[in-house]
Amino acid sequence: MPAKFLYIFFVPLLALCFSSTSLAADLTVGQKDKSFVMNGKKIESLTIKKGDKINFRNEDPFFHNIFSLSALKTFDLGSYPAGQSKAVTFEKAGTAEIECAIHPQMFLEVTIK
Ligand SMILES: [Cu+2]
Repeated sequence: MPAKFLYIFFVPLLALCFSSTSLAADLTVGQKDKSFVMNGKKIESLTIKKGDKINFRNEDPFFHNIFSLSALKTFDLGSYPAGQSKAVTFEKAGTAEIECAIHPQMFLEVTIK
């Protein structure tokens, strides 16, 4: 087998393997009826992978202010209205508790593996 063929065939294949393993998920977690929802269902916990991004989308007709005081990932997305979405990327493994500054009953525990 000529070396040139090996190069043309295997190098792109290798590159494809590496790119697919490092491909992070782009998830959407809604805020609906003062709860966290995913695919239309209320959730209180969620497991994701390192590097995954969560889009926090407000699906209520009022403001939410999603934040986390977790040591793993501290953030404050500010208050934003219906239809708007803000993203957070989780780079490290561990757990993060996510809350809403306007609605203290809202709670989501994210486990990053
Ligand atoms: Cu809220």
